[in-house]
Amino acid sequence: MTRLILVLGDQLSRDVAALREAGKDDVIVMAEVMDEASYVRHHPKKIAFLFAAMRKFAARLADDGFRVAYTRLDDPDNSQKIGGELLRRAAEFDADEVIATEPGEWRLIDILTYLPIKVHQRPDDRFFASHDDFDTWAKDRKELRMEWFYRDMRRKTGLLMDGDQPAGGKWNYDHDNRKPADVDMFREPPPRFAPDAVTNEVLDLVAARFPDNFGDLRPFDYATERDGALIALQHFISHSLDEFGPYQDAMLRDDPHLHHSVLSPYLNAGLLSPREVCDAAAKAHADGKARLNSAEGFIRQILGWREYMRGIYFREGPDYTRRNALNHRRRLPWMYWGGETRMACMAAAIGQTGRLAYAHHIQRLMVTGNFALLAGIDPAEVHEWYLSVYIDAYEWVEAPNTIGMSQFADGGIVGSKPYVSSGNYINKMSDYCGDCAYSVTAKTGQNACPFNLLYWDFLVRHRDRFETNPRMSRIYGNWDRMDADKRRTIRSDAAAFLRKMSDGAVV
Ligand code: FAD
Ligand code: DLZ
Ligand code: SF4
Repeated sequence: MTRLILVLGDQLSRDVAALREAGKDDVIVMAEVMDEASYVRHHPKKIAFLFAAMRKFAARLADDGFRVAYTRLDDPDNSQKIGGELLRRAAEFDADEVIATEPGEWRLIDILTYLPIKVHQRPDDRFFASHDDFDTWAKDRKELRMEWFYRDMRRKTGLLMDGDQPAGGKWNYDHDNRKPADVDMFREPPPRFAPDAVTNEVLDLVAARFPDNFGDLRPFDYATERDGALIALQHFISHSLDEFGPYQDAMLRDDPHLHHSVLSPYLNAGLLSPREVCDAAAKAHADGKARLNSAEGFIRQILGWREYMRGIYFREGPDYTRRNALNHRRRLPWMYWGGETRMACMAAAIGQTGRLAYAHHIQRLMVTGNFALLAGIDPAEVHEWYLSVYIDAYEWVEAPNTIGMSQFADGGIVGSKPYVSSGNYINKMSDYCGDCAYSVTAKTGQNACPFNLLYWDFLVRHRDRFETNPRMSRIYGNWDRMDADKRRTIRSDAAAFLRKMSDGAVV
């Protein structure tokens, strides 16, 4: 009997587990379906990126002699569901079993598990750590801190190791990083890839079928094949890695990428492997082309954070995205979907998100995430936003970043304290505040930076939970020493701001 081999849109690697088993008699099933293209209102660039990459990947497989059954979104027989397409292809090719690689989302794992045909879900081994590896590491630990996991991964992989010691004697060089960037500093932007005929056809399809999704479809200049992704990797290694570390937390209004790699879309869709990206960074350091604090900082994002986030997602289970430890209930304000805002930092981060389907980590964490947390937005809505608007967003990596790291909605599994800051941090790390309608130095009043007001309001609202945290007690001491009138004003100004925002006024 024929077997079906399922390849999902974010499994575009030649050595993904299910494909490794494929023989020339099997049928590889790939499908553009509305169910996947609409479980959230994805950014149009994300849909176009995946559909173009899927079509090109399928064409390569066919060129190599595989039997490929590819469904386009507009095919008349398309059932518009992954499960539906598997059943349709099983009937068409008289197949009675499916080999799949475990999807990166519980929703789809469930769909495959309960399909009325035998589906073997192979572990997705495109990661450094398997589920078992992570669970073994996590078992019996009181706190699952990324830093300890990362050290184990360094030892396991040998990346940036001198024998059993970390290269340069330290595991983490973050204290050399955290520099703000100068506006006139020369930085090489990521390479741009002009759409070819296949991509242009997909762009027309996405424009016609998803006209109302948030974000600009064109210009579209992401790579959609492995060759292009490799060029993007080499470009980053040659031009940006060396300065990645010092400036990784910096933000500039007119430079959406700074020294960031913009490799997450390619890594997450399978066009690049995490191993080859980390090896390239380690080699650049060994060849004297990248300083250690940059190579280490970059490798930590992939070997540490990316693997750790995946471990948390699968360990915590399907209810993780519904967690709301701080009981935040406010609706996500319209500004997140491109509505007007007077806050220059929010306008910059959301504006480039709409244009590029990209914002770098500190913009996601310390601007849009910070604001949502301070304002008490429902984390489920925040999660849906992050899953929708970024070209690299898949639940296994987005949810622990949003629910855990950014919104503290998991009650402190990912972070030992909430990532919150007043306007001062944003001012230090960016050039946003100079152009803002609010004043970053004003602590109260109509003109006060909303981050200043909401920062204290958040801390006071959640005092019971956070004041016993040793890393936060000093902050509560500062609040207590503040003049009582000033404290009252901050809280009433914060309440007025939140009321105004919830009433739909431009803030
Ligand atoms: P670089 O800064 O160049 O970093 C290199 C690589 O490290 C990235 O490509 C990425 O693969 C990895 N990486 C860095 N930070 C993280 C992290 N915290 N978790 C996992 N991997 C990391 N990343 C996603 O890939 N998909 C998401 O949906 C996603 N959602 C996020 C939501 C929030 C609220 C936050 C705070 C972060 C989120 N991140 C997500 C992590 C991070 O912001 C992006 O990986 C990064 O901005 C991608 O841009 P880059 O490739 O230029 O990264
Ligand atoms: C994100 C996405 C989109 C937009 N469309 C498709 C699709 O049409 N077909 C497909 O196989 N995969 C798509 N994907 C990726 C899946 O949603 C992804 O595999 C799961 O969310 C698991 O990570
Ligand atoms: Fe953002 Fe406040 Fe600075 Fe305005 S003043 S850009 S709101 S941090």
